[in-house]
Order: sequence, then C-alpha cells, then structure tokens
Amino acid sequence: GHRGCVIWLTGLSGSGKSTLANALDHLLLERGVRTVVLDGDNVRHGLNASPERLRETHGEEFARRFGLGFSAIDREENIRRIGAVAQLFCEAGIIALTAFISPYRIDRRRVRNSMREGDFIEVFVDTPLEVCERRDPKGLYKKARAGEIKHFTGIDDPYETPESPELVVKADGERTPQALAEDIIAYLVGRQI
Ligand code: GGZ
Repeated sequence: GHRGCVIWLTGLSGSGKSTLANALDHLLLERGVRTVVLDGDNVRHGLNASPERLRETHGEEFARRFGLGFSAIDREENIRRIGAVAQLFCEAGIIALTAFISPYRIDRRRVRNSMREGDFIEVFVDTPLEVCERRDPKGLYKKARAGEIKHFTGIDDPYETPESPELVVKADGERTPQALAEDIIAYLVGRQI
C-alpha cells in the first residue's frame, strides 16, 4: 500500500523534468503504484491554455482574463492551479508527478503550505544552464538568445534555486533517467510512502 503525495520537480527548461517524471511513472506503475504525470505538454494545452489558444474558442475577453502565458503573474497562476490539481490527486491516494519550471520560490512555497506536512516532496532537477542550452530540444534557447522569445527562464527571466528541497538530482547526462528515478523511489521507500 501507499499514500498519495506530490513529487514536485522544478528546474530549467530542458533540465530533464518531464523525462524524469515519465521514468518515475513507469517504475512506479511496475510496482503497482497509482500515479499521474502533470507537465507543460498536457496542462498548458488544456487547463492552463494560452490566451492565443483560448481566443479561438472563447473570445477576446475570456482569453485575456483566463489564458496563461509566461509573465510572473501568469506563472504564479499556472503553479497555483497545478498545485490545487496535484493536491486533489494526492488526497485521492494517487502520487502526482509534476514537471514545471516553477521558477519562483514563493509560488512553490504556497503549494507546499497548502498541503499536509510531508505530502509535498520538492525535487530540484539541477542541470546547469549550459547543459540545458546545449540540449535545446525545442530550439527555444536559440530563439530566446536571438530575442525572438522574451522572458525566457534562465536567459532574461529568473530561476530561483530551491533553498531546502527534499531532494536534488543531477540530470546532466552522467546517469540515466531510470537511475535518477530509482534514487527518488529509494527516498519514498525510506519515507514509507
Ligand atoms: C520558459 C517557456 C517560455 C518562457 C515557452 N520561459 O522546454 P519546454 O518549453 O517544453 O518547457 C518550457 C515550458 C515551461 O512551462 P512551465 O509551465 O513549466 O513554466 S512555469 O512553471 O514557469 O509556469 C518551454 C516553454 O514552456 N516555454 N515560453 N518564456 N519556458
């Protein structure tokens, strides 16, 4: 048996959060643990869609009020909604694996404070900017450097390094995502989750 919790991965774009979340998801599934992965690829298309996307279906005012981009306040609301959803999964006994940059300490802190002590496990995916930029899987760093994307985390927008995460994983390519996921599982076993 296991209880629900939220494994909150935070780190730069291209740091390996989603890859790690998916590796964890597979390993936990093999162990019969119920999980859900939340990341930008699913959440920012639906629940937290962009103003551009919402404009087509819901019109101008709705898009302006409820669509989310990458300003500080939009990231704040992105993280607030994700935190609320992750908490619902947690309360249903499911392990929620979240993979969002979540660059602001205060936003991560608020999610933590909204949950039962011990249910929020913050994992800093500590990959140096140089490595993320070299990977650049979607070519976004290149665009940010060229000024085609403004407010890009790590380039011209801040990333606030976690001060006391439960775990730090180095996803710089030395070890496989599976090996890193095993480390996280060892932590959960140690914590009797
Ligand atoms: C950061 C951006 C930006 C800007 C688009 N800054 O590598 P990706 O593409 O797949 O992951 C990034 C994703 C970040 O969304 P999050 O919801 O995780 O961000 S936050 O927690 O800060 O709200 C990147 C893409 O969206 N992307 N523009 N300006 N990342």
